[in-house]
Amino acid sequence: MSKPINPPLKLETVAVPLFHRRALYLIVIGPAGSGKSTLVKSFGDWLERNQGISVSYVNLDPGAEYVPYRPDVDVRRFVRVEDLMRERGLGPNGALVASMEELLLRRDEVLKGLDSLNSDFVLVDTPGQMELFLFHEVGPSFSQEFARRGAACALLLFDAVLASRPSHVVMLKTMGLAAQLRLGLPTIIALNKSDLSLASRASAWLKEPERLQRDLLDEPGVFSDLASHLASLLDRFSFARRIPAVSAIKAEGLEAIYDLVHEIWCACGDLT
Ligand SMILES: Nc1nc2c(ncn2[C@@H]2O[C@H](COP(=O)(O)OP(=O)(O)OP(=O)(O)O)[C@@H](O)[C@H]2O)c(=O)[nH]1
Ligand SMILES: [Mg+2]
Repeated sequence: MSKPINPPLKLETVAVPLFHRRALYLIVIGPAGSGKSTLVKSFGDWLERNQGISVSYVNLDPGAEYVPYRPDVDVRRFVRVEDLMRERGLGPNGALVASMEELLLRRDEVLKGLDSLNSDFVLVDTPGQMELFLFHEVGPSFSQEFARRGAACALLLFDAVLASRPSHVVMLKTMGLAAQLRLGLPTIIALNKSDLSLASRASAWLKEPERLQRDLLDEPGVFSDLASHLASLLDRFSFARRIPAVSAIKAEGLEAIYDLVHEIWCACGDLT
């Protein structure tokens, strides 16, 4: 299936066709336990309280036992991982894959719920297993459906624990670009759990690209030169030129996410 891919860098070319659209869909993806569901809740509260923006919540995680927000659209009404395990005698991984198949089959039923939403911002929570959402057809398929209904972009959320070395930061940027290409959506990146002390070095690398470059070249290993060049290249071709450090649990740094989303879609004028 051919998917429309937004060209990188030229922000105006993605913003202009969306002038008439109303809701903005932010699809939060990220590795298991990175804080996606917590962020969806705290960012939604922040948008409503600080920006006066009405927010709806979509849960696309059929394996979630609990989500901290009240979903307006919830895939668990249609498919649940635990039911598939029981009914089909599958293990957790097999049931997860089967749940993606089921989700794709029932996509239109799930999306019907979106048509009755009347909010400015729709926050979409996704399955813990990022690779399933991203590399199964379900991710691009739902993403393009969101983009058909409004302005859509993805937020790739990483746990600070994944950025303990400079080259890890480059790896995260690479993942952001991979998500952007795969989903066909502008993709921003945020580093979560900045309240943890282990996040302080990563936060500094994110704030100061020169420091990241310096530490990359000092990092032992044959790939540091590659990582250094890759970092410069990614900064040119990715929407995620700034990566804010946030704390979903403390609701800190959320304005930086809002600013990035706003920068991507500011031309549509629908966000405030
Ligand atoms: N310290 C800290 N912990 C956080 C933060 N955000 C989330 N957590 C914790 O991280 C754990 C996972 O959070 P979730 O929001 O469930 O993460 P998730 O990405 O939705 O998890 P899955 O859907 O299972 O992949 C929970 O124990 C949260 O309390 C944060 O900003 N700081
Ligand atoms: Mg979750």
